[in-house]
This record gives sequence, structure tokens and C-alpha cells, in this order.
Amino acid sequence: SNRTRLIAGNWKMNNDVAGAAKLADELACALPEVPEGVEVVVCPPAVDLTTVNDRIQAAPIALGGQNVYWEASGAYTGETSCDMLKSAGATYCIIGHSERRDYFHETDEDVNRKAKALMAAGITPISCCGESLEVREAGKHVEFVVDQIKKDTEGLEIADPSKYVIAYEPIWAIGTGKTATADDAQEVCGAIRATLVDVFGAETAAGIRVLYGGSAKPGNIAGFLEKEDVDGALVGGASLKAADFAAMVEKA
Ligand code: G2H
Repeated sequence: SNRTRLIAGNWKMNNDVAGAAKLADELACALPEVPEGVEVVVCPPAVDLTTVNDRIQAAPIALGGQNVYWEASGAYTGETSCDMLKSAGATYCIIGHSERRDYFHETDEDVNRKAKALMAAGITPISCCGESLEVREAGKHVEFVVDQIKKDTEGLEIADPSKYVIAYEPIWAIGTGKTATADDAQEVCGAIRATLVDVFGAETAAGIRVLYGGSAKPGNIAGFLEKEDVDGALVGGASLKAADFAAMVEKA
């Protein structure tokens, strides 16, 4: 495809400010340039955003949040708005990660509202979807993810398809060392693309990046990226080591 590949690092709840500064410096050093047709983004914890932003200024690395709240401001203790993310330098934001859905009860309706707020603010959502082991074993994974995509994209208006990203992360493959095969990923990413064609039309669907996530690492990323509908990776564990993350970017 002619879609720009996207390699996104999700640091999750790792690294205090000093640790984030160190990792950001190492990444800037390891990635003075990225291969043509590849975009790179790192998503540190909210308290680390400005520090990381300062450190990656000279590198071809973008900054993203891990979560956002859709209201503009006010009495929402503990939350971060789109404009706050933007003011810290973020141009991407992960939404609907399975950990947020599981531990913090985030629903498809929430994910949909977050996507709308981010896009209105000019921040690119990385909207996560994916099935549990139970759903996979029942053979209902395609149906389940297609339903998530329909709900998560409801009423979205996508003017620039490069500014809306989906990440398919089978929950049973997250941080478990159990990787989905490249064919597993393509099966669902292909179904996601077909759903996007239904929702937005063929032209827009062809421009939306669909990432794979779940124990992606230097040794397996190439196999995923060979697949027609896999346009990059959302990387957790392996994004915490600059050498591993840089190796994955080089292979993209
Ligand atoms: C899936 C992924 C990144 P990991 O959560 O979002 O994490 O690569 O550690 O499985």
C-alpha cells in the first residue's frame, strides 16, 4: 500500500521524569533519522510529556498521549484535555486501550467521544480494539472487532484519513509473550479495513492506518508488516528499550 507506516511506542505506566528523559535521549540518539515512508511516535505517561517533548525536538519522533478526556476543561479531577495534550506537544493520542477498557471501564461510547474530541483538536487518535481469549476461542473475534469498530467510529467525520489510526491488539497477545501470527493479524486487520470501507467509503478506508499490537518485537515485526492491511505496530514492552524500538523502526 502507499500508506505511511506508523511505529508507535506505548510506554504504559513506566518511567518517572528522570527515566523518561533518559529513554527519550537514547531514542533521539538511536533514531537521528527514520526510513522513508515511516512515522514514529512515542506515548509516555502524561507527567512525562513535556520532558520527552523537549528531548525529541531534533529527532523525527512525534509525541502522543495514552489517554484523554473529551471535555475542554473544568471539574474532572485527574483528567487531561485535548488542548492540554496539544500544549505539551502531543500530536497523537492512544484511546480505548484494552487496559483502559478492562481496569478503568472505558466503553466504546467513551472511545467514540474521545476520538471526536481529539480530531476536533487536531490530534490523531490511535484507537485500539481487540478481542479477549474467550471470544477468540469461541471463533467470534472478527465479529467482535467489527462491532467495536462500528461503535468506535460512529458519526466520525474523517477529512484526512492519515489523521485517524486504528490499532488491533488481541488481548490474549498483550504483554504475554504470546504473539498472534501475521495471518491472525491480517485476518482481523483485513476485516477492519472492510468495515472502514462500509463506514467511510473506499477512498478514506484506503488511507487509514491499521496497526498490530501485542508482544510485537524486533524479531517478529517484519512478518506483520508484510501483510496487506497491517500498516505498523503499537509496541508496549519493546518500546521501553531504545535499541529494540529503534531496531523495529529500521525494519518498518
Ligand atoms: C499491547 C502492546 C502495546 P505489548 O498493549 O500497546 O503492549 O507490546 O507489551 O504487548
